[in-house]
Amino acid sequence: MADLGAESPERLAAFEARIAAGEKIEPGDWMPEAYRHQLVRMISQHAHSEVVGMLPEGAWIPRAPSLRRKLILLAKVQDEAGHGQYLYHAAETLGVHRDELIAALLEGRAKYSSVFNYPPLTWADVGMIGWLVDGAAIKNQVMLAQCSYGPYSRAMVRICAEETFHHKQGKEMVLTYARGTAHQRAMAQDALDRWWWPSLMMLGPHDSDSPNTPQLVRWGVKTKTNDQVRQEFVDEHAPELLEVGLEVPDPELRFDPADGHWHHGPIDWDEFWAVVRGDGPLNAERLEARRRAFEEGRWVREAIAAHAARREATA
Ligand code: BYC
Repeated sequence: MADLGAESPERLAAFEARIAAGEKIEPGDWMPEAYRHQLVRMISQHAHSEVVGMLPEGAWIPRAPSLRRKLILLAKVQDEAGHGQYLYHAAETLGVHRDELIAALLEGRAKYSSVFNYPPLTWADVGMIGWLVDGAAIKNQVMLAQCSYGPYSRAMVRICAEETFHHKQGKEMVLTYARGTAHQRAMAQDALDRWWWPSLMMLGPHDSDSPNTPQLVRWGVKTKTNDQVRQEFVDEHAPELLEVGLEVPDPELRFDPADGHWHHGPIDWDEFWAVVRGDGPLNAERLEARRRAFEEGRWVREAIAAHAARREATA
């Protein structure tokens, strides 16, 4: 990376003034090392989440109940792979190579979203993931589309457009099953019982336990806190789930007309941190699947490199 000069109070002030004025920071611009570090941390975690996030739904592609559902799910899972690509590219604009990031994932040193360590046990889970997990992801990503770093913000605009389709297909599935036979309705309820809390946890710890939020908000990477985004998610999804006759698995969930918000009960943060540490139901299986895919794809990477080298030699 070009040496754009050392950090000084004047440089930092000029940088923060640009952010305050709503300007985007672009790859060649001066930025504090901590800003670059935060972005690499977040964007790589986000990219890994997209790629690992293909696994739960990908497992259901061969078992989709109709050709139409299979086509929709195939398109969705392929979209997630594309999101991983945009995000690895965005991270590379900050001077890291995707090989380093992928090595960190495969060696278990990198984080990815906790929610993908839970098992999708029935076909109804595929709908619930689309409605709730993509629903939570969109709330977070619409916020990140306003992010101060140009490449991340632009990747988010594209990703949000596609995630909106994912959210709609998930909602359409769950509504169909919730209004279907008694068996379908029971499957939808069972899926909700298992995915509600992991979806809330996905949006990160409470603000009081979120060490990164103050700096990210100060530098316009996040424009909302974890709790603000979670509140938006609950306000939209809780009434819609109840409306269709499903029961949200939270005895303390209530609407407060005084503040116009839905309030949820306590989140099991011990469970959340256990999953983040690597002790969730499927952490080991997810990493093993990524390692296997990396090895199985080795010959493709080698063939591409050999082809590129031959073209260069004959150019
Ligand atoms: N899981 O200070 P905090 C998708 C970590 S995929 C694991 O609040 P921050 C989809 C956090 O990294 C899109 N770890 O962090 C794909 C930090 O540790 P480090 C998923 C978590 O960054 C397929 C520590 O806890 N979306 O849509 O301010 C199918 C303290 O947290 C989690 C993204 O990846 C978690 N849930 O805020 C369907 C969004 N939460 O790094 C759908 C991008 C926190 O300091 N990421 N941690 O060691 C973000 O927006 C933010 O990183 C978070 C956390 C809101 C997640």
